[in-house]
Amino acid sequence: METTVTDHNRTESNRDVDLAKVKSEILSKYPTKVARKRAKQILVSPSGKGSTIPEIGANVRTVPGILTQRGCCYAGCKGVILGPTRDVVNIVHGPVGCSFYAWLTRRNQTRPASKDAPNYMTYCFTTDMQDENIVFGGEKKLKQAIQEAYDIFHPHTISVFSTCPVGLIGDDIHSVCREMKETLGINIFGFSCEGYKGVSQSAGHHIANNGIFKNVVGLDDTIRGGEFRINLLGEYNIGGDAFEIERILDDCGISLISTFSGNSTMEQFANSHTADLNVVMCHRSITYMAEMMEKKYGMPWIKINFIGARATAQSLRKIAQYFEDDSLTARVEEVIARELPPVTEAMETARPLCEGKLAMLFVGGSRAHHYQELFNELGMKTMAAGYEFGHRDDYEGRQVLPSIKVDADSRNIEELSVEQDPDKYRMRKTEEELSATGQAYREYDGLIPDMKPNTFVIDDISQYETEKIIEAVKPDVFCAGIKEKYIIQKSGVPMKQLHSYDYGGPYAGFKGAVNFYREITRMTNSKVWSYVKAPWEKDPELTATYAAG
Ligand code: CFM
Repeated sequence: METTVTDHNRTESNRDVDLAKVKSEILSKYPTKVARKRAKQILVSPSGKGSTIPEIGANVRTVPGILTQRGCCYAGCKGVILGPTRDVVNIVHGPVGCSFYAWLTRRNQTRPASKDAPNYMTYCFTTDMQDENIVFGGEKKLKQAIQEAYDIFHPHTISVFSTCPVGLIGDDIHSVCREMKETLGINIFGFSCEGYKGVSQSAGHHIANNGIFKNVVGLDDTIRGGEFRINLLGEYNIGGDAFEIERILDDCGISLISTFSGNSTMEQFANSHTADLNVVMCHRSITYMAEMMEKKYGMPWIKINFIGARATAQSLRKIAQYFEDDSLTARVEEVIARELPPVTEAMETARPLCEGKLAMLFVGGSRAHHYQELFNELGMKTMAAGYEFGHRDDYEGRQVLPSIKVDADSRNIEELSVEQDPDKYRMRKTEEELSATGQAYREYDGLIPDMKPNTFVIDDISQYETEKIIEAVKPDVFCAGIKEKYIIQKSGVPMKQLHSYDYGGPYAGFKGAVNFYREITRMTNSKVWSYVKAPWEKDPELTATYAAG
């Protein structure tokens, strides 16, 4: 049957849907044990601010057979944290596919300081393991690869990433790295980030943080920049976000010593311990670094967020508040006063077209929270949100940290024991001085307190759950990643990728907010979705139920 304008499946969004009922319908299709586990990971939000925060099941293994959004440990280490750093040759020890698919080409934009400054991000380095290396070992091949990369590029730093087979056959990448470091006289170190480690890419973040902290941070003590010197942690320059944030910080007279790791260099990491404050954007991926730097070097950290115009202004004020300097405060206010009017104008144009619409966000470990700022600015309600791999503290807030049970999967990931550096430790402000600034340090309240009543918070959502919730709520826009994109679009719902931005962006900062308003207005007001008829609506659907288990 032909699809016509009147015969469309894009019905009105449904904000009054009974989510508890949707949840029990979803769970009723699972075997008992799976249902019990998923019940802990699917929460219907309590009544907003002030109510007790429920405990969520998070950072636990995905049930085999459930189609998860998650990635692997190697992806978190090589792709996410080290991917955006341009002056290091990142060699993937493993089969060629692991390297190719973590190459990330367009995702990691970068701006070398000059034409001659090193930028290896356009290259894809791999040892291209073959059967022979799996059987007889791949260390020799790795050594050759390091030598070859050195001969061609003469980098000052080379890092090596283990993929699954490396861990299985037991190649010792660290001894190869040590040996080659000695031979070549440059910095060479490895990451044991085999894909199967931990339960998600989150394990890879931790391993990456440990590796950079041990091998790079603290190597260069030169004091650079102006009076107000910070590191930006957990900003990865997706869609050019870091460029916009750098522009704003620069205008405010705040010196960015290092970003972990959007638009970054190893040279900046080496120097990062000289800054006076760490500001943490993505709490999930990089707080390890903030905590280790505070212990060893004495610089405190605050949580900030540059997604959303108001959040950006607030974050700038938080930085100024730390430094307690009138001229900085005045300059920050000047920048905000100059930047906000065009953003507010764009917001006011977009709002009548977006107000009241529903969004759903299922992204890694921080964006499902941060992006709610932009949807709030548009007057849209987030009906469901969740992370692929967030931990309980990302959902419930850091106060739950002492009560999180450490399971076998987390115990597998090395926890560095860090102590004050006898020479380089410098307490930037005492506890009294910090509290005199009038704001909280080392704190993050998590996603759940910001959820509105009658909304879903779901950890590690499955494909099946995604489809059921879309059916029940009919959101006006769904934000997730490339793996989800086309199935969601086939349901007649516009889909925005929030990992890669679908070739759009930047969305951070002030100019980014304007881009996002435009994009969401366009997507949620397009008629095209009402013409979509999913293939499974035309053809008979196969149904099945799980065997008892
Ligand atoms: Fe942090 Fe990220 Fe995210 Fe993340 Fe990621 Fe990412 Fe993400 Mo994709 S570090 S948790 S592992 S903000 S790659 S830049 S978009 S899932 S929400």
